[in-house]
Amino acid sequence: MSDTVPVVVPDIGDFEQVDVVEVLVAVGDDVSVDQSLITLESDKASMEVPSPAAGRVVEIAVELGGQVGEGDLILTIEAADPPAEEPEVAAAPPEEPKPPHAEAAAAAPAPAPRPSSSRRRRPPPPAGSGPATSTSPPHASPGVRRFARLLGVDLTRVSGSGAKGRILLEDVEAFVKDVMTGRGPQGEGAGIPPVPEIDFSKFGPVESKPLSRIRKLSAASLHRSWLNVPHVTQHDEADITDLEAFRRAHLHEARERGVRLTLLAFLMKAVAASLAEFAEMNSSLAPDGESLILKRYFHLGVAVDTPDGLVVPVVRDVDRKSVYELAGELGEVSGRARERKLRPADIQGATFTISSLGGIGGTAFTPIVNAPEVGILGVSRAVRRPVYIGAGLAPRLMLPVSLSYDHRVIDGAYAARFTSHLCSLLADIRRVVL
Ligand code: CAO
Repeated sequence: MSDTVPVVVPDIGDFEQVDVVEVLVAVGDDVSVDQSLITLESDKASMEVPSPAAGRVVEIAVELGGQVGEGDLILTIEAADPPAEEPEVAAAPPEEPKPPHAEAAAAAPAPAPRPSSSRRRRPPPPAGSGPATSTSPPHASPGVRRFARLLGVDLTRVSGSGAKGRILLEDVEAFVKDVMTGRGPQGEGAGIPPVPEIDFSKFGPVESKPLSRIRKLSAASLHRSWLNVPHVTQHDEADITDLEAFRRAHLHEARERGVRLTLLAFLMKAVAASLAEFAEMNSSLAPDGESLILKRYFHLGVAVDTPDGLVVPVVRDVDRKSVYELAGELGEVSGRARERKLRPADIQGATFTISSLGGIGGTAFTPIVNAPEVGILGVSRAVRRPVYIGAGLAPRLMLPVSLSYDHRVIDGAYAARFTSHLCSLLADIRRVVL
């Protein structure tokens, strides 16, 4: 047979009355031993009153915002089992209330109130059950709320490791630490709701593959750019029929010079010439957002696909080098990238980036700007197709280009002019030398 267990306010130290600042259960709730029932707050400390028994709440005698004193009835539990004789009592720091009096026995006294910061840390709740993904307000004691307010932490972003996902002081501290060290998952701290963690093994077999160092580094920098830069992508296409004929005509000579003359070397040359015309595309926003830093040098980052992930070596002074020199340098640096032999200086100083997937395929894509650069050119696979020239159709080799840009710095019209200019240079590469 089940017993009815009245739970009363334990010894609250020197205080006659304290405020009820949280009521954490409702009539009909099943509670377990040690589960927090209410939070009391004095002007010195806040304390949670844990349940002395497992069972169902049948009556609540306190009100949120009301006041209670020692021995007052908090609520009544219909116990599933006899009440625990000696519930575990967490050690309280000196300034916190004393343990309950032994003689407070007419009704089952609640175990010692627990200062919210002195509890054992529990593992975080399963994904989806924590406050960050719940629609109900996060559970946290007033002290923790005050602490979070002081640091400007939005508690809905913090996963609680206490009972029933309750947020503890340590959770707020850990959250702040993660944000400060850039380890916050999924942009936490930037006001972005985290993606819920899912135990995929519930749905089928899985295996865990550690990320390479390169992938982790590029993930962090791509994520940073994605979050900081308002992106727009301008798509265009260039008629490279004549350029391709020119390239093919020089393949033999290039081979004799020991270089592989791909389209990319010409693209680099045309991009550098376009950047010289469109200086803002070769700039960075000053950190205070008050001015643009226009760069008078033309160093191009080139995205290279390696077995370990994406790396972006930099080819310097592209405007001053011949296409053969660029082709040679590109082959050398992308080879070293794939052999993991790049030095830190090889990946620094780019003013603009080219990401070419043309050797693989695709018709268009939206590359992510490599901030603090303000533009990146994506290149897809050139396709020969019929194009109207005047009144007649002619087979032309068309190269799709996709320029992503930082819309804080570059207007759409400027970007469209840039890609038009670039395409006109690619259509007649002789114009680069003009
Ligand atoms: N259209 C059609 N064919 C193209 C082409 C294009 N736009 N670009 C290259 N090709 C051809 C080349 O001419 C070459 O053909 P051949 O073997 O017949 O000579 C072939 O595709 C392979 O080229 P490549 O990719 O080896 O050489 P590349 O100079 O064009 O590119 C490099 C070098 C390092 C950029 C490239 O190998 C690479 O790694 N690309 C992937 C970059 C990447 O991952 N970007 C995505 C980043 S996420 O934003």
